[in-house]
Amino acid sequence: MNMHDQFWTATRKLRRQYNRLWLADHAARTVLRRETWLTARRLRAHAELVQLALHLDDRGTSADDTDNPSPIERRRPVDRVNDIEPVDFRRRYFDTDTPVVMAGAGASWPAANWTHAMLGSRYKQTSVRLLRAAPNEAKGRPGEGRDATYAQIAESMNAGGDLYARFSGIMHQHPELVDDVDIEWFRSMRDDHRSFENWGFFMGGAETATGLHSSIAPNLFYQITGRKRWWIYPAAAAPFFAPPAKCSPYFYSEVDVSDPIRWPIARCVPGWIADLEPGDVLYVPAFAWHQVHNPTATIAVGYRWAKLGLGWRASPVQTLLVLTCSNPSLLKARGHKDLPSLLDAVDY
Ligand SMILES: O=C(O)CCC(=O)C(=O)O
Repeated sequence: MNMHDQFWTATRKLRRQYNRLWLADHAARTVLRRETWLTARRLRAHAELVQLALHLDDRGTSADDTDNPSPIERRRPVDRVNDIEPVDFRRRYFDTDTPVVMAGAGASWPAANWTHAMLGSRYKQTSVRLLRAAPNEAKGRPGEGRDATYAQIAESMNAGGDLYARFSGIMHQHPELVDDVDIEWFRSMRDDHRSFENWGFFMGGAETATGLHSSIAPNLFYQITGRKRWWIYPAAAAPFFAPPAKCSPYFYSEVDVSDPIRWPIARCVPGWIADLEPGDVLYVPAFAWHQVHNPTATIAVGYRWAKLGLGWRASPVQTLLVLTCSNPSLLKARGHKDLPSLLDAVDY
């Protein structure tokens, strides 16, 4: 058994216990619409789990080694591959819920020539709801997000400001943008392309970031300008991050995995790190936990799709939580025109 398998085996019992309490806490809140003793019980299970994880050494099995103050780094670089065939992508990465960077896959698409100045001037009247989603940022109450136009975002990027359009639906509002990416390439990578597909657009200044979260939809993320660092963890890592039980279809955590001094759990859970360059496409599996930092101003596009079976394979617990969410309900969620407006309706 390798070091990572040993880690998952040694923490399995407590992770299962946490997941049972997560479901129970969610069910109690759904029915009673308030916090119950189950929240405190769930958080105690989380604290116990973190304690165990911090004290597992690189032989990976002992919970008794309390003299190991500095957890070892269990995150490794995401594989980078060139010109991978869809069938190989599915067999090696998709079927195993493993992230991969397809280096330069989108380097020759017309979108590679986009600039923020060009998009800011072409879509100067189009606006987007800005979300409070950076690590360590106080979350907004529903409906509190503010709007900015793409002209304002482009200006802010020039001025070193922090405006950041995340998960924007602009590719749906202006479908001519989709002509600039190779949609057939994206479709060829997934296991079928008959069901739902969704584009999320990202444009913002240097030093912006998106905090740790996970979602049921797998993602092929196309880096267009600038660079990004991604920290990614498998769906099974959720109990280490104790996402608040908010009955919402969106899971986030207060843990800042870019800061392992403050959050040592960030590096002792096996995960991955990817540094994206323009033209790269990153595959992010269903329910994989991820946090993103932009060291430079950047434009990027995420292609997502969703199938219950993929969510279930990655995380039955999180799939059940999504199916029974009430903040907002799935029915209401479908009424939102794009992800920023949906996330802005969630009571954090
Ligand atoms: O690039 C970002 O800031 C966040 C991307 C992301 O989290 C996503 O596409 O799910």
